[in-house]
Amino acid sequence: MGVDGRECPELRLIARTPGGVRPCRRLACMSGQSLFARLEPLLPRVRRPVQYVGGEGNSIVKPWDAAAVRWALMYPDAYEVGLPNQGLQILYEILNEQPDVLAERTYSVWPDLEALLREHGLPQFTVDGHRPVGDFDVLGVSFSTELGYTNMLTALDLAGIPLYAERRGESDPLVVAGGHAAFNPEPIAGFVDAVVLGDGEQAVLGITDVIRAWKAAGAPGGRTELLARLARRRLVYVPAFYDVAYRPDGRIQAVTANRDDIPARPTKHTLSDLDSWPYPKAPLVPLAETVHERMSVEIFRGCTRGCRFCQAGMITRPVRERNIETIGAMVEAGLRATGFNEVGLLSLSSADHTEIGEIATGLADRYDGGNVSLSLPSTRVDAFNVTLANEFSRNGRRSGLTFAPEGGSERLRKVINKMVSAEDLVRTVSTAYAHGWRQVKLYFMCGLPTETDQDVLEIADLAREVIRAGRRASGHRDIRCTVSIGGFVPKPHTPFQWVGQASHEVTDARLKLLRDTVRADKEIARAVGFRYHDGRPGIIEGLLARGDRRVGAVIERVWREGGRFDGWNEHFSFERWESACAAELEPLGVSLDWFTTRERDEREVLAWDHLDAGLDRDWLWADWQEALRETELDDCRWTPCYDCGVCPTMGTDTQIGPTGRSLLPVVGVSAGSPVVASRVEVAEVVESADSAESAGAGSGAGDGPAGDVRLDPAAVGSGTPA
Ligand code: B12
Ligand code: SF4
Repeated sequence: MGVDGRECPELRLIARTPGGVRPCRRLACMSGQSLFARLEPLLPRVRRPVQYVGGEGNSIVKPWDAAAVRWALMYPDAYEVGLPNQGLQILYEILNEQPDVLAERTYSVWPDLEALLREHGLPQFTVDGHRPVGDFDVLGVSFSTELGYTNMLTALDLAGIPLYAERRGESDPLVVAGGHAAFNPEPIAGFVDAVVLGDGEQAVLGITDVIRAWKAAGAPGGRTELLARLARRRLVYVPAFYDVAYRPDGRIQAVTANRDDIPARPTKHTLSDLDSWPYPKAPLVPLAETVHERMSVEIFRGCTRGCRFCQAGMITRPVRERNIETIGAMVEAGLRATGFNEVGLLSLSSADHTEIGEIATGLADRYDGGNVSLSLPSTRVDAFNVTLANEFSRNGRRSGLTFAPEGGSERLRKVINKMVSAEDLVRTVSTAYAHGWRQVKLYFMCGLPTETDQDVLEIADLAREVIRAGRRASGHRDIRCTVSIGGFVPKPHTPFQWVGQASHEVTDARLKLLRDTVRADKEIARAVGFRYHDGRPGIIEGLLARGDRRVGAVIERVWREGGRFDGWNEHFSFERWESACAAELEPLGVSLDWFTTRERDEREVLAWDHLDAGLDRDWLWADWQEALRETELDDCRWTPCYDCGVCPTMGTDTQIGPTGRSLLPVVGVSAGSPVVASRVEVAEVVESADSAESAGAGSGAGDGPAGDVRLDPAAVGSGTPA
């Protein structure tokens, strides 16, 4: 834990080489002091220095000494990917709203700055206050993908925090993982102190309360007692409190709690009333270029369409919609707070919101003639979505429409439960092309369970049909269809968690066959763009997704051998992972193949079975069997419950409209010309929607953040690094 305002009592060790140690030069510095004066001279020597200076619109720097609990929040990827991350922005704002809590952000530094930090003995720092990450009470790391694990090790090492939780001392931060990949944190179990499963809004506040009370009481019992308190309150999963036993054949025998005061199965957190948590109210406005430069509003969480490959859909059940009024208020408040001119309506399947038509028309009317454009991430294949897209593009560009049939053949789409027929697709794209769209993008996966070459070749047939239909409907020949294909990776807590992953050789051979077939077809060769990645990164993602604690040594070895930014093609090295697997796994009688391409049977204990995502294991297995029988399953939003287990286990229920209400009228901002408002004004817009909501329909706000404290405007980031 950070030391409050006193001299650093111990030598914080900063590694000159990864994993090596040497004493930090800032031995006499005060905890929480800004390192900016020492960092600044290094910045002209690195690529895109602006990513390290902080001071973004709506960023916050609070006084260090006034905080009882301090969080460093990390997205373990480059700033340009990490900054727009909604999950982290939400937690940042919720934590900073508490008067005695401080939260700052940190992202992965690129290898050029990593080398300079090591050379100059500077640690991993936050971009808000440029404070050493090692000084904070908690380092919260968000994993939306497993390929960020090596980047976490770089950050720990640069921060002077021991890589392994068991070697950390009382002055080290608690390292807490969250995000979708953390639903099987076993490969990183040794590196993290605790894991939050599921929604983080209430969890971070609960963790903060426990830490605050424990610190105030003089930190009784040290780290272990703190972790035990967090585990007993069902806030986190603490891997060190669970032992794993293996069978002689390498499979897991059992995972058992080694204390009797903690749950045998830690459970996920589920926010039950999204309207009470309208975050982020004031999204960050980056100074440097990022992957998404728009304001995103999450219109619902969870998805019950039941696509069998989709971990996100399974682990975020049940569906919880935000109502149309809150969405309207959030869009308005967010635009005022940021000055963005694009709004993305975010969710796992945005067109499924029960009032999406009204939302689309309402927003399009509200901003008609101005410079605010609207977008949906990707859409289901049906003609209604083209109508939606037409509404959304009233003010913007008609760049292209994206649909995701995922499987090439109808048979395969039944296996994965993606209920789309070729006729649906052709009808939908015909409507799109007839409405003036010229570019359609289709997403597919390769390597799906039971897939054959023929299934993949049918992607070419679909593309041909789409081009023909487009030419017919539009009367033009110059239309395009882009086929984008990703390798399928089986994920925990899905019906496909037992399947053998297709080897990268199989995936690559099928994709080559498909590419050659499209190229050889003169009718469509020029009209079809073909995008795919080679299958090898998918195999490593598969290892990390379904690995167990033995995979931790592989991650460490890869990192020591230079593994960084594994999600980036130019940095990823399959050979490095392959050789680390050979060195670390094979002596234990397991291997890369064993973890990835091997099919598991029903009785095998899976590395994540002791973690409760709410889904009934028997239901998942039954659904896997239904997949093999090519049987589809409807969406439980509109049919009777299928007993997946989530609602009774989590004490939640599907929350959907329609509410019959409308978007709140806009007050005080001229349509299409958003102005940057202060954080307090924004809170007022959202809160006025909240009160309209509770006055109108009595939907309780009792679930809301404790105290919902407004910020002191003086504490809001001024744009100058502290
Ligand atoms: C916008 C988006 C993107 C954007 C922006 C990503 C970003 N930096 O945020 C872009 C286009 C760049 C992108 C890229 C990718 N994405 Co994406 N993306 C999404 C999308 C549509 C929204 C994410 C989001 O904002 N969710 C809402 C927020 C509130 O949820 P959240 O982030 O999970 O956070 C909550 C909790 O998880 C928790 N939490 C999160 N972190 C932490 C940390 C701590 C300490 C705690 C306590 C709690 C906590 O608290 C938060 C609030 O409740 C999701 C789908 C979806 N609707 O979730 C896919 C999704 C996250 N992406 C996905 C994937 C696969 C990718 C890519 C790997 C794709 C690729 N092959 O390149 C890359 C990875 C990029 C990277 N390095 O991270 C998958 C993840 C799948 C999985 N884990 O099984 C998803 C779920 C889509 C899907 N259905 O497949 N993505
Ligand atoms: S428990 Fe029933 S209603 Fe709830 S998500 Fe599962 S199938 Fe749907």
